[in-house]
Amino acid sequence: MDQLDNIRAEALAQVAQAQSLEALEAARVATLGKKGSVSALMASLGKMSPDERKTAGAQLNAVKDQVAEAIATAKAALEAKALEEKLARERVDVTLPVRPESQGRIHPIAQVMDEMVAIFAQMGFEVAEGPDIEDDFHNFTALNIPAEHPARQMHDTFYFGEKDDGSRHLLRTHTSPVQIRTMLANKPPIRIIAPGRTYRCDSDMTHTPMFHQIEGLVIDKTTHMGHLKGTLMEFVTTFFEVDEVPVRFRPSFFPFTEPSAEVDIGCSREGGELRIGKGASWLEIGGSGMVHPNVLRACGLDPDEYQGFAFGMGVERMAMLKYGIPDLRTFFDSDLRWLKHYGFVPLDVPTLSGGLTR
Ligand code: 2U9
Repeated sequence: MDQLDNIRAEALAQVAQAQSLEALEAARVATLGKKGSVSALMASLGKMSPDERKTAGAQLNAVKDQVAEAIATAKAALEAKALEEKLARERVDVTLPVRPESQGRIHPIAQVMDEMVAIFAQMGFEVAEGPDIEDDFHNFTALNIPAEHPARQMHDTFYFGEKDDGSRHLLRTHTSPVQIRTMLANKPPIRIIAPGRTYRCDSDMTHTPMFHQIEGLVIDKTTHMGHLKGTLMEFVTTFFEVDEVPVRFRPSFFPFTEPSAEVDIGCSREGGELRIGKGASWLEIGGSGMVHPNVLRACGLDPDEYQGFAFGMGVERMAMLKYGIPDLRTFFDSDLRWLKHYGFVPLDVPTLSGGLTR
């Protein structure tokens, strides 16, 4: 059947000539489409005798399959070619400089906490953590804070609702309960720092209801106040990055330490500018003392066998002193302009070897 051979040759030629997916689709329509050459021949089968139709039908179906296969093969080849071209066209040039993007900042509280932790870690302290929601025992009783102490009053501490047994949870007023929990769970020697959030019902120029503390605790058999002072001296010189920072203990009182001392560091205030280091003035940076025997006993330790020191510092205050931030309340205003000014570049993590401040 010459006509069939011609149609086949023509259809295959049409498919072979198609240089694009669009051209191939046109070739498909022209051959196998409803009004295509192969389909037209199919329609002529109706006019044939049954015998003729049988042979011609089989041949025609074979042509149809052949053309369909040629189209499928051509389609796959064209698609592969199109993909190759697309990949070549859209190749990423990794050597191009990145587009400038607005960068976030590390909040000074987080930065200063990291700096302080890095220094104490270098000295061999471990970081200890505990819950923000505490109970009366860990926050007050175990710390030798008597029932009538003002810190326990409703207006100084954030209390939760009363439970069936009359007790109430509270938001910890200091990180000291972390040290209580550590002492109850571990045998000395203990050498920990407890950084974290603390809460007090206080809000004015110099107080915010939530603030941050870092407290330290060392318990061993021969620990004494000289170790406390040495630890603090090492800390302040490293933290303020000043060669010599005088440290002075001023007698004080805390229920959980005996003796207790306020910690002052030397500074000068010439020309209205505060400079940490040797100078005529003193600046308070925290409190400290030897852990009270009652506190040791509450944690199951024999004060005749163990003794230790503790200290506490406010993180906001340390950040204000080191980075010249004048107003405490701005720490919690969430003002992005402030954060851009006082914040730190991400990934510029403070380390003792790489530098605490850059
Ligand atoms: C235990 C025993 C003793 C931690 C201490 C202070 C003194 C202190 C203040 C500094 C500034 C709190 O943020 S602040 O207002 N802290 O004066 N803290 S001694 O003493 C402890 C803690 C835990 C078991």
